[in-house]
This record gives sequence, C-alpha cells and structure tokens, in this order.
Amino acid sequence: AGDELAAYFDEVVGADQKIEPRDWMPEAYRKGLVRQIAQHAHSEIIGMQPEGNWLSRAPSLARKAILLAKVQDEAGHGLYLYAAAETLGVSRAELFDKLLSGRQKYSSIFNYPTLTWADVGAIGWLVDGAAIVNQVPLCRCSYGPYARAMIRICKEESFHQRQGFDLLYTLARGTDEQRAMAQDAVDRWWYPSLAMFGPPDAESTHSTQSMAWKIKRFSNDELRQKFVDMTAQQAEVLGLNLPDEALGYDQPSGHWRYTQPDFGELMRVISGDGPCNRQRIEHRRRAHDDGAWVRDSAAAYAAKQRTRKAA
Ligand code: FAQ
Repeated sequence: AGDELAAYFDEVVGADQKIEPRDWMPEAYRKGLVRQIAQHAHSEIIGMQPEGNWLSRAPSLARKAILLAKVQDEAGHGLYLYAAAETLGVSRAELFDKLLSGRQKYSSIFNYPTLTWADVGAIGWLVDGAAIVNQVPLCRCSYGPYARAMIRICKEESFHQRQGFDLLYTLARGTDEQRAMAQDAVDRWWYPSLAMFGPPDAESTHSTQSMAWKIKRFSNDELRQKFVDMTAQQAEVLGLNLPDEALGYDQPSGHWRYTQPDFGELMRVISGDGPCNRQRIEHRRRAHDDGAWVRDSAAAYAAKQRTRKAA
C-alpha cells in the first residue's frame, strides 16, 4: 500500500493538482514545507517591526491610516501562514518557540533599520515588490493550504507595493531634502532586497528538491532577475536611481544587467549578525511574554465552555 500512496502523490504533483492535509506525503516534503511556511510566517510577524517603528511619526493622518492598515495586514498574513503550517501537524506554540530560540529563520531583510520616513516607502516599493515576485508563483505551489493562503496575501501585497511607490513618488517630487531622503532610502534598501531571493542557484540547498515537488516554481536567480526587470522600469517613472552603475537594458536577452548583492553579507545576516537581529527577537519575545495573559485567559475560557457543555 505504501508504493500506491507514493505513486498517487507523484501523480497529483505531476498533474499540477494539489496535495491536501489528508493525503499521504513524503516526510521530507512535509518537513520542507513546515520549514518554508514557518519561515514565511515568522517573516510577516517580525516584518511588522521596521514599519511599526514609524506609525507614531507618520507625517499625516492619511499616511498613518494607510501604514496602520498595511502593518495589520502583515499580522493577518502571519496568521494565515501559521494556520497553513498547522495543517502539517505542528502547533503554533512550537513554531513560536523555534523562532525565539533561533531554530527557525525569518527573512534577512527585516534585520535592517528604518532610519527615516522614506524607508517606509522603500520597504513598500522594494521589499513588497520582491515579496510579490516571489509569492505569485507560490499561489500555484503543490500544497493546497499554502497555495490558497498565498492568493489573498498577494492581493494585499499589491496594495502594499503601490503605497510604497506612491509615498516615494510624492517625496521624489517634494523639496530637495525630501528627494534626497527618498534616494538615500532606495540606496540602502536595494541590495538587501535583491538578497531576499536567497543564495545563487548553485548554492541553494533546497531548490532542486523544492522545484521537483513544485513547491518552488522558479529558481532564486530567475526570480531575482524578474524583480530587477520590473523594478528598473519603475525607478525611471519614479525618477530615482537604483544604486548600480552596471544597471542597463540588454537588448538581445530582453533583461536588465545588474550587480549581484553581497551574498557573504546575506549569510552573516541570516546567521544572526545583521544590524538589528538581536533587537527584532528581543522585541518579539517581549510581545509574546506580554501576551501570555491573553493566551491563558482564552484557554481558561475555552476549558470552561467545554465543561459547561459536558454538564
Ligand atoms: N532570509 O536553499 P535556499 C514578506 C536560507 S516577504 C533568510 O535557497 P529556499 C512580506 C534558507 O531558508 C519575506 N534566510 O532556500 C513582507 C535556507 O536555510 P535553511 C518572506 C534565507 O527555501 C513585506 C538557506 O538560506 N517570504 O515577509 C534567505 O529554497 C514587508 C539556503 O537557501 C518568504 O519566506 C533570506 N532572504 O529558498 C512582510 C517566501 N534566503 O532553511 C512585512 C517563501 C535563503 O535550510 C513587510 N520562501 N535563506 O536553514 C521562499 O520562497 C524560499 O524559502 C526562499 C529561500 C526563496 C526565501
């Protein structure tokens, strides 16, 4: 019967259909998905911090309302993703514990500081832009709950990207100081955004297996190139420069040439040595501890309801 189950799994993946929680799956498929989905969920939640830093200092009521909505969306994305991970037999408490003890990762990008208001624009334009390029193909990933969570997330990410573009567009047409602030933010966020796509294909440990199982649909380098192609054109509309002397359109290939990010820096940031790693985890731990009474009360209430029903 084991062979039959494995053959069914291969057939479903081969036919571009969805594996669901009730289906048999190879243990490495389940583990790989938990790794990626948990990392993705943690990124959404930790990712609330850099922009959250500017909520109380937004320059107008409208900008504040927009940013508040965006940061709340990120909390929602984290929740859909934790729920998707739970369908694979792990608990949310276990995943939180692994994040806080450094046994699971979150995206490198959220270890960089937000120094000025323009950074909110650069995150929306570049970081959410990169997130969309990476996540749209995940809507077709072979695991049903992950693919379905991605559909709504991508719609919301599009709004996030647009708000970042709009913010930078406004600054780029403001005073000289505002324009300089926008350019400085783009200068600082460009290479970390390129690094979000992960190591080059030759050094990517999971790509081959993830592509074979149709979890990933494109390689790290393919997605990075797609992002550069999209962003280089938008930079022209914005009137801001991407900080890469080598950037230029290559007629024969139809792609933009660009300089690779410093992958040594990516590895240092991933391994805990980025500008804000410690601060991000400490903040998350404090928020988790501060919320303990809410979890305890909810659990006590649920237990009381159960005994009432039983009585
Ligand atoms: N950061 O073998 P690969 C967002 C690790 S968007 C940290 O190539 P894979 C929206 C990788 O885990 C950000 N670690 O790995 C938002 C592996 O280590 P491991 C979240 C990285 O999985 C915007 C090792 O390096 N998006 O949050 C990074 O095939 C604004 C070898 O790498 C997702 O998570 C990195 N950048 O490809 C929120 C998307 N790159 O696990 C708030 C889903 C690589 O063996 C504000 N994830 N590593 O210990 C993916 O698509 C993939 O997991 C990749 C990496 C592409 C990130």
